[in-house]
Amino acid sequence: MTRLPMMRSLRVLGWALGLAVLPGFAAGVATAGTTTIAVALDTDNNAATGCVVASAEGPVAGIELVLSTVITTTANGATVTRLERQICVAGVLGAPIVYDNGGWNVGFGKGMSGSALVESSIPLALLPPAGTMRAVVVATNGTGGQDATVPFAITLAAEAAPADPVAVPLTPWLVPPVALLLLATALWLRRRYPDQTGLLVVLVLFTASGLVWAATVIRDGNAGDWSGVAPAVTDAAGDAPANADIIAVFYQQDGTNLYLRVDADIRKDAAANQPPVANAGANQSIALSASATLFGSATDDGLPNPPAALTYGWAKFSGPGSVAFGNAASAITSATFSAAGTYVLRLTASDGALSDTSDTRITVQDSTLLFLSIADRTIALGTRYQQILVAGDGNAGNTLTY
Ligand SMILES: [Ca+2]
Ligand SMILES: [Ca+2]
Ligand SMILES: [Ca+2]
Ligand SMILES: [Ca+2]
Repeated sequence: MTRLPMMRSLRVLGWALGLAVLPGFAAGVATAGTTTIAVALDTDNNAATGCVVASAEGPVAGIELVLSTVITTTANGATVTRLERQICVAGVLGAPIVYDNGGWNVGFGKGMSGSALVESSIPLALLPPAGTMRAVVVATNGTGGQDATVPFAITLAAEAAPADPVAVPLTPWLVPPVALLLLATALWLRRRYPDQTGLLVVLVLFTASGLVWAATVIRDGNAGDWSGVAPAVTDAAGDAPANADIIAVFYQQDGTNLYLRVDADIRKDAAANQPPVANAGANQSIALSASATLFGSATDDGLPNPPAALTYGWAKFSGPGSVAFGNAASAITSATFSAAGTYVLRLTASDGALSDTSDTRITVQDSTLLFLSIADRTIALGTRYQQILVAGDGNAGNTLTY
C-alpha cells in the first residue's frame, strides 16, 4: 500500500522531465494514407495555461498535452501504427514522442452508426494525478481534412486500482466464472475462519476491484470491452471529410492506463487500378480466300471508374501481306489477308489508364489440297481395278494438276 504515493511521485517526475527536454516543434501535416486522431488535453482544466492548438472548430486554448493516434490505411484495412504524445513547453507544443508502436487493427463497422472503432491508450504514469481534464479531439485525414469535437471532460478516478496490480487481460465472458470462483473461495474462508469477517470484507473488496481491473480494454478494434460505457462526447456524422469525420469519443481507465475509443468514418484506401488481361484467342489456319473470325476478349477490375469500360484495338504485328479487319476496335471481328503466309495479329485492351496485349497466329494457306480417303479393298486375281483420285482446293482461282 505504500507504493501509491511513490507511483504518484514518479508520475510527477516523468511530467517534469518531459517538460525539461522537449524541443518545440509544431505537429506536421499527415501524409496520404494516414489519419491522425489527436486528443488535446487541458490537464489542469485551465484555459489560461498551456498551448493553443488549431482545430476544425477553431483554436483551442489551454492545452498541456496532445495524444495522437496515428492510423495507416491501405486497400485492405487500417491499423494503428503508433501512439505519440506532445507536451506544451512555454506556449509551444513539443515534437511528437512515440510511446507505443501500435500494431492493432481499426474495427471497421464496429463503431456507432457503423463507423470505424479506433482504440488507444496512455499510461496513467504519463498523465497528471487524478482529476478532471478538459479535452478536445481533432481528427486529420491524409489530405488535411479535419473534424473536431466540442470540449468535454475526462475525469480520472483517484487511485482506483489495487495496490499491486498484475495486468491479466480477460475477455469479458471470462469474468463471471472467475468472479464465482473467487466468491466461493471467500465463502469457504468465512466458514473455515468465522471470526475473520474483516478479512472477508477486505478479500471481497479486493476481488471486486481486481476484477474490474482485470477485465481491461484490449486494443483490437472490437467493442466488447466498451459495453456499458457511454460516449463522453458525440459529433455529427457527415460534417467532415472521410477519414476525418468523428462520430463519438469514449474513455475508461484501469489501474494502469487511460483508454480512449474514437468512432470515426475511417475508410480503406481505394484499390489500386489493375491492368486488363487481354486474350487474342486461339491460333487458326485458314485459306487465303476465307476470312478468319477473331475471338478476342479481356478481363479487368473495372478501374478506373470512369470509364469502367475497356477499349480494344486489333493490328497486324507481323506477316507478309496486308490485313483488313471487319472492325479493328471490336474484340470479336473478322480478318482477311492479301497474301498467303503466317501472320501475328495483336489485340490491345485498355482500361483508359493501363493496357495489355495478346497475340494470335493466323496461318493463311494459298492452296489447301484436300484428298478424299481411299478405303482398303480386296479384289480377285485378274479383276480390273479402277481408282478415281478426287481432290479439292480452298482457293477457287487455282487449277489442280494430277
Ligand atoms: Ca491548461
Ligand atoms: Ca477492444
Ligand atoms: Ca463529425
Ligand atoms: Ca483496370
